[in-house]
Amino acid sequence: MKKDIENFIAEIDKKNSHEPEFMQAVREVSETLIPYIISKKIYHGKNILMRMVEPERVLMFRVAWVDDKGEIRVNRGYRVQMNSAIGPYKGGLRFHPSVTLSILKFLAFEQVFKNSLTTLPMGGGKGGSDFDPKGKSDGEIMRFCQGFMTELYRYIGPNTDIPAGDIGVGGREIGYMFGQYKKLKKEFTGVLTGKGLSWGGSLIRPEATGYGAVYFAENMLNHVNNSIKGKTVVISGSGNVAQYAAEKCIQLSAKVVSLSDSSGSIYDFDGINQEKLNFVMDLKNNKRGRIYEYVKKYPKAKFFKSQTPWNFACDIAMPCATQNELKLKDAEILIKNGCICISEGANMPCEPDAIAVFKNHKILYAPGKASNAGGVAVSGLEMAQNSLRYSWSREEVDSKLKDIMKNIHEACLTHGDENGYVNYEKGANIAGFIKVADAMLAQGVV
Ligand code: NDP
Ligand code: 2IT
Repeated sequence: MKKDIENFIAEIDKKNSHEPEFMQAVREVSETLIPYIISKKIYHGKNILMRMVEPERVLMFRVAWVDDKGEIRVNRGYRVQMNSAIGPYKGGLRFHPSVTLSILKFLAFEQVFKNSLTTLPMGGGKGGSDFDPKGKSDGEIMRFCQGFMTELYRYIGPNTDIPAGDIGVGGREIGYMFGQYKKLKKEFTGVLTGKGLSWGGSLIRPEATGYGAVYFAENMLNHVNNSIKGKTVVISGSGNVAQYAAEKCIQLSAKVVSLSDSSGSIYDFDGINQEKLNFVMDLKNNKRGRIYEYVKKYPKAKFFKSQTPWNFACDIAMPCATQNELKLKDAEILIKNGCICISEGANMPCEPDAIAVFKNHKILYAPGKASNAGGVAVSGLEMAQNSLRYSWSREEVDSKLKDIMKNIHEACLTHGDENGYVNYEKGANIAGFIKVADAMLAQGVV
């Protein structure tokens, strides 16, 4: 078995060795999936996994735009259309200077499994640019978004590929890209999700990823007769996912003691309540400020420059910033401090060595493709509402989100049980795989 896995990885590595994040994601999935595939005759001789790691299509393009000084700037745009076996490509766009093809391929690959887990008919894709939105004026953001969409619009559509937000892409950027798409195509259609409420967006979409990751944590804790109530929670990041993860923790009577950004982490022993969180939301979403400004407003809190929050004592840790932000030594510290549950809000935030520590200590660990699927799930609900030309209430969308997270949790139990310990990683990979693989088998070699 080990040999089969190593041979497969070696084969993929031949073509992709210069893409470390993509190879990391492929390895993680292969280690749990290959034994499953070997145990199921219907998948033999079909080369399914080999087909799944090769994107159906990769688009890469120039985005030229003019900054406020009148200078011409050039960035690289991408869309990775990974797999459309169960529905049109679906996944976010990331604008961050660290964006490479490797990062977008890992995200698109993970998205295929995640979208399958939601039970909604969505294939997997991801895109973005190495454009850095930090410090840019509104006009510069708009011109970049327009330039990006001027190329991307040819390849997407409500039945082909439906992008959304991710790091650096929120409501403002979706608005500018939607406007440009509409102008170029002369069509008002649900081609993007995460839209504003007055022009086709869904209630709860901004909250969905963070809320969903907390619902997932609550499902895991309930399964072992525990709950989030009264627990101390450490959250990294202070963007979309982190903000709403914090909000739901507060609503469920947990105590959130940290948030962070790339400048460092804040620690508030008294807990971040809704009023303090509202300050962070305004600081981040409107003023586009840095997290250290929190301690100026709330001087009892402390700021730790350039540090991640993993050495703050907690019961629950929620990495909600970026990939590989939680390393082996962080996992060891979390365990030493008594942490019992990790629910990933970000995509692949824990390094493989860190995950191994969580599993060896048999604590609750949920991979992002399961625990952060609430965001894309509500994107799927936004697409459904657009097709119906109708909007559901806040309560309706939230209750569907809760059901979806519960179903994902159950799918992980079905396929991840290891003599009483739930291996959520294995459960998510197998449950996500089955639907896509079966569709690929049915559709022939294409
Ligand atoms: P935002 O851009 O809203 O926020 C990102 C946050 O993470 C910011 O606080 C940012 O700090 C921090 N961050 C980003 N990159 C780094 C880095 N290299 N080092 C340290 N901190 C960093 O993005 P989201 O909240 O939307 O996304 C966060 C994570 O959640 C990502 O992994 C994304 O893929 C994942 N995700 C998002 C979904 C969504 O619906 N938005 C759905 C599912 C997963 P700073 O401002 O200083 O850069
Ligand atoms: O990683 C993700 O699932 C997202 N960034 C959300 C994708 C979406 O299409 O809503």
